[in-house]
Amino acid sequence: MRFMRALALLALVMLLSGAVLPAAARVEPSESIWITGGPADWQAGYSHGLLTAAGPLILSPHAQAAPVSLGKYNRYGLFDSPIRTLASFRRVQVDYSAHVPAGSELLVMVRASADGSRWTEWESAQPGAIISFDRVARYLQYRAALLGNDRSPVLNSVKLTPLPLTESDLQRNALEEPVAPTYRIRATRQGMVGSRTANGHVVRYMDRFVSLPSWRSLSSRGGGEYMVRLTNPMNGRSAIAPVWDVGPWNRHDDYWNEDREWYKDLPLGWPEDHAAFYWGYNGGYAEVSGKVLWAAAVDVGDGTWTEDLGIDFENEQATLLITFLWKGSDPGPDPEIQPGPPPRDYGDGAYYVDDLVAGFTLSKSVWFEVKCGHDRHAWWTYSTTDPAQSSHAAIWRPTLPKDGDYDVWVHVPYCVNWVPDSRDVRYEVHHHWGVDIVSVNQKAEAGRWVGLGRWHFKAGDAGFVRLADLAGDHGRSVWFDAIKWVPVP
Ligand SMILES: [Ca+2]
Repeated sequence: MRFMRALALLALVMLLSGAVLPAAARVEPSESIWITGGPADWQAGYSHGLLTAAGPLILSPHAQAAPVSLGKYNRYGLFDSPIRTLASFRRVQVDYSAHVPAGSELLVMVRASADGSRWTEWESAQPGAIISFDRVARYLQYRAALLGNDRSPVLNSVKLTPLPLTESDLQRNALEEPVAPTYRIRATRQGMVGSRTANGHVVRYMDRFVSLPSWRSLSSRGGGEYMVRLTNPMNGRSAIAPVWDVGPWNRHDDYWNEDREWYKDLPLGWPEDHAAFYWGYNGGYAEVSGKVLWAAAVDVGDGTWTEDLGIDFENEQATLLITFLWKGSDPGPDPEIQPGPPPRDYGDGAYYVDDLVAGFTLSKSVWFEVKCGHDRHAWWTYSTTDPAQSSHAAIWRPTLPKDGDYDVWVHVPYCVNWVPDSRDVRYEVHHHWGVDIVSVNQKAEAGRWVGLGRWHFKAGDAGFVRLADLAGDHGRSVWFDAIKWVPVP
């Protein structure tokens, strides 16, 4: 069974990568320095929206407008160079000669590979920059993205100089491959049939690909160098899809990287648009598309969304698990989920655990969620009076700095879901001296913080609050939102 699954996966990967790397498949001979530019070099690579015979690389007058997520530009062009083999390297100095008129934009990026199939992410470089890759590599490729309106950026030439290897480069190479990380995030359906993605792909009916909000993980046209596994926690269905576009809200938000390009103050795995939407980060705005109207850190092709993940076409948003497959080995369709961001500090001395952050865990069941409540998010499910039917529970587990007495407050959200709220939910408070159960009328308390009581907790994360769907009434809403521990002086 396992073997068959591995075989099926291998076949899929081969299928996706076989169709691929049209330009990139051309590998040039080994050299110690790579100087490139001019029509012969431009035409040896892949491009769209560019003039490659003009001498320098410039936007074609017939170039299509940039995808919305890349900014408001009338013209967009992309160039992927052929792949070059070089003497082994881990660092490369990037130089290029270019002219970028006001109102236009030029991005030059490089990436490296040890074997020509698994690649690092793309790293943007200013002229003279030295780019360090994770591993020792032999293959090098560069990419240029040109964005403009009436005036075009002009790229004359590119010079790539690998730097000699050091002892620490070789030591770093001996590190073992980790399991690719998985996060729980909000996703949207892409749509946009007929339009061109950032890597030049023309979106088809029921297409299978995703957009991520960073230039760093954009595959070549038709390529499978950057793939994600998406798993739908509502039904357990899982699918693999290549990254062929940039967006939806950002283009420098590689939230899966520890050495994140922008937004370095945000925790690993917590996308900028999520922080903007739920926490008001950056005034609630994203880089490109203005005010964040809904959280979405991956845009999913219609075929992947409906046929593979089993989400209704009409349903344009969902919570998914996303695994970044180029970051390590594939954990399969039942991955371990990385904890959410650490709890926020609200500046009032209390210890909060809200329902999207580390310290909050949900049982594996089908949950409903709403964009309201504390920090604009809460979960709910139906209550039951029958212990045999109880299948949902959540735990709020704070990390407390010192032993002491704490007042525990729960937030009951005021949200509309057309199902009456339970009048008798039972919070279990697990404190130092035992467990107490406190009943709350969520219907009466909607929109309020409710004090459960005062208990002694030890420093650390031994104490917690648990709430299940087992209640005093049946078929009503049970709400799961923020809880705070207020130290008693
Ligand atoms: Ca909340």
